[in-house]
Amino acid sequence: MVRLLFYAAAIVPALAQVFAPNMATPTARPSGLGIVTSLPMPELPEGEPGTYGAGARKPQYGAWYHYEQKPIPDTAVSAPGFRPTLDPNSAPGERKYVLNIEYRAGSPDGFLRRMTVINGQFPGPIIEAVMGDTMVIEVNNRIEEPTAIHWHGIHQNKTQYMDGVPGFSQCSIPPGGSFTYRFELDQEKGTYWYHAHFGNTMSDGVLGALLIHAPNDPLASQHDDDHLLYVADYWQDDSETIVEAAKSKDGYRGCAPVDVPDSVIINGVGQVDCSYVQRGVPCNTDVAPHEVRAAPGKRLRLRLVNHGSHSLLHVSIDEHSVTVIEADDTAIEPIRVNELVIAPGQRYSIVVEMNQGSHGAGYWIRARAATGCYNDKWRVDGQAILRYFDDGGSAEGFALPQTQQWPGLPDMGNPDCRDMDDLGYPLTPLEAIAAPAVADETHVFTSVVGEFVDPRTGGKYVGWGFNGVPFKNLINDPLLKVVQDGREIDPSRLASAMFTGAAADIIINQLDGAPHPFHLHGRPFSIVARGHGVINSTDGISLALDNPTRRDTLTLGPKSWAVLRLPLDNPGVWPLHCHIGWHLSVGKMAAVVVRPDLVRAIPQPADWAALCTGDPLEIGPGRRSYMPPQARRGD
Ligand SMILES: *[C@@H]1O[C@H](CO)[C@@H](O)[C@H](O)[C@H]1NC(C)=O
Ligand SMILES: *[C@@H]1O[C@H](CO)[C@@H](O)[C@H](O)[C@H]1NC(C)=O
Ligand SMILES: [Cu+2]
Repeated sequence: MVRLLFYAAAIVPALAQVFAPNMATPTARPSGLGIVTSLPMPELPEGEPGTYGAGARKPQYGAWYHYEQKPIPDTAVSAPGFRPTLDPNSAPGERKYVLNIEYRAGSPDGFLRRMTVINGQFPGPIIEAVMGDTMVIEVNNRIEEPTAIHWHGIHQNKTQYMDGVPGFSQCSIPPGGSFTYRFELDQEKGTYWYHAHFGNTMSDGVLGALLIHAPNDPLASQHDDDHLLYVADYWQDDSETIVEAAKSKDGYRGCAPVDVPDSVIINGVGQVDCSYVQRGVPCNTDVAPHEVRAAPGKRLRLRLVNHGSHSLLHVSIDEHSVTVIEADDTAIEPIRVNELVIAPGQRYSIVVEMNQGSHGAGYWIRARAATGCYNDKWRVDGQAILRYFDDGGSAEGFALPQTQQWPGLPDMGNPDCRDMDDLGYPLTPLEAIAAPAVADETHVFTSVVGEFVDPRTGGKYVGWGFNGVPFKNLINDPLLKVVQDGREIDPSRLASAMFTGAAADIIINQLDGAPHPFHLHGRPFSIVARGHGVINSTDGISLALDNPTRRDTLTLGPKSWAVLRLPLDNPGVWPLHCHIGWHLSVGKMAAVVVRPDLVRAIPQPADWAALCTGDPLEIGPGRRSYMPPQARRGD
């Protein structure tokens, strides 16, 4: 019932948008996209009663829904290091990494499954560099599906070919194949990450942090110790299984948006109630929480990376206020909070003062999924331990923390569903940069959830897209090649903006009743305005141009909009997409084309072009398809 209400709320404005003439994109609604008015979602089976706040955990849907498991490999996944090791004052040069993508057996939350990981590790290895480095990263595909790796937040200035998005900026690396990503770091510094951008395979484990150190980093003096804290909601089924189910009439576990995770993991570890997971699969109830150790009296920097596929996460440390010093890759004026909200794709650095305990003291680190944003009241959270640890002290006999969550934190059954800046915390960049004073062009993207009809099969599916068009991923004919070849982008393939001036405004209207994190590739944008409702232009809107928040991923809360001002100093065909992996992988992706004339002037690397040997009409797996399945290659 709850789920039906969410859709009812979500679909009405979406329908209004699709049927209204769209002034910002004056193309006709592409033929073949139909929309119907009702959503026949199945009722969920009765579960155990429980509400958030009563301490009830969500019954695992695996107790009701069974999906076939992938064969479990013999070799087990291992944990990576979580501390950066590169000297920030290293001389810039060529920095080489080799990433082998392989299947491994893993049980991050206790449930044993096949994972897809990098160099045998989950999360993947930390890639580190210094400003000015040339990255040379060889990716070897040792799995049975195509792949590609995206470097989230890296500008790829004049190397758009290395952005790693199949169907957008490259043809996939085939099973058994290799590709070497080569790009220069110019202005980038701070906390980034990398992940597979093929379907939603990042949720199987293909991800890691990417840290770029800078000499004279203003943040370096604010901490004594530096540690990664990966947080994510987590699903036990393979992403291909989930995406295929999400595209089916009934959705995954009866839910098209796949919104309820099995668990929340911190640094790759979480806990699940094994009595609810799918029967017949090994499950271990005693997965030890990840432990972050730092010495009393020190200032610990935790670099948060949300690599999840759906949930906003609320992160806090019992009895410790924290200072937020970085939002995505932007160093900011410090703000003090008891809890931080982080969306999939986003990063934050926080500093924890180790001034509450002595050697051996432990405090819970909590990551709570804002399930109420999706009208689901079950509690899904993850815990790690902050341990006071003197170098040389005894490591024996530590107990689990007995600490309590900060009082007064929002109830996850009824949270705000907004970004930090939208909640009133200023994310003011330390390095002040004014947004361009004038935007030469404006493009409106309206984010739509709706039920679409596949014209060839008549099949219906819940889809996501922009301006009424879900992304149709022609996997062997990347959009960058389309623009390079001087061809037009077919408006039924995806919504796109074409910018030719010096600066532009992107308006995003987010019409449904849930929050979505939007990520733009290519460079950070400035958030110059936000509001509730819908806008078609910036006329009459007051814009904050003096050093506004700059970042690469922002959450738009329910029924709200934002104006992103973008200097057009990076030619390319850049994806703009929802970073909810389950929405992205069914089509919530648009293109922002910057200076097509200059894109055409950049030569295609030969090894890049050599990847494009497949049928240019083939539609990538893991995307909503217009073709009946039997017509797809390889089926
Ligand atoms: C947006 O444009 C549509 C179509 O022209 C118009 O009906 C609507 O009133 C506009 N909305 C706003 C808030 O300007
Ligand atoms: C790209 O490089 C040009 C110089 O060639 C520079 O002016 C511009 O700011 C760079 N853009 C980004 C986003 O790094
Ligand atoms: Cu979304």
